[in-house]
Amino acid sequence: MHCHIRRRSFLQALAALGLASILPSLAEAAAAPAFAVPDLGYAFHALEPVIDATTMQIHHDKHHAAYVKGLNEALAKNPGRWSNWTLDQLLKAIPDLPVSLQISVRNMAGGHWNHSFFWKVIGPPGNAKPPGDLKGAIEDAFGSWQAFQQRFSDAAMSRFGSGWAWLVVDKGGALVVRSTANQDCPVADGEIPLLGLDVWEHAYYLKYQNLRKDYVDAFWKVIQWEEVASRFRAAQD
Ligand code: MN3
Repeated sequence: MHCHIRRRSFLQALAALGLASILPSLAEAAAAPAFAVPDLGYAFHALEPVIDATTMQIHHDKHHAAYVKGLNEALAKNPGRWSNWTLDQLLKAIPDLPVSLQISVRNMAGGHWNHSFFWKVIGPPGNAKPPGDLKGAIEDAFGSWQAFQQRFSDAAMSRFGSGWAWLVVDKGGALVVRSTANQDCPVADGEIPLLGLDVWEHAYYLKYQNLRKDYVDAFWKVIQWEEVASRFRAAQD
């Protein structure tokens, strides 16, 4: 009863101040599910010596968390029919969103999607072999396994500044290697990512400093090929 009275007097006070109109947007923002940083699924040190524990911890707990926080704040400030959309829905509809939201979704939803994906396609070293069906499809698409590795490394190395290298299934169903700038996510272009490599300096600078090439070469040791292959199979349906 006490709470009820206090709530009523709070509402009356808002009305007296002419602020009653903010109530629906407050309710809408409160109803929207906030995005959350997923667990890594392994220890920070699990990718040693390829990716060091400190880099993993800062990358996951600080960088990824900042994208999630930025996305939640942008959505809370701009409630609308997109308030309950999934990450994929948001990314695929960037041009349809209000201008005030477009850059935040592109950067923050992109950053959240890309990192959530990255934690799954990397893992403890030692899973170096791609399953036969994926390996065959990659060899068909790129000529040979070595040609694919070269193409992917080139995409990672030639991305000037911050961004990502990708192996995707494009809109025509073809396996394609490409890169994106910043946190641009291939999902926004209607593509299905199978493998991605974060080439922002925050992903490697503590251990590799300016030697991006050494990081890109070492990356092959931590790829979880079963995860990549399961995404490849799902993309065939
Ligand atoms: Mn990153």
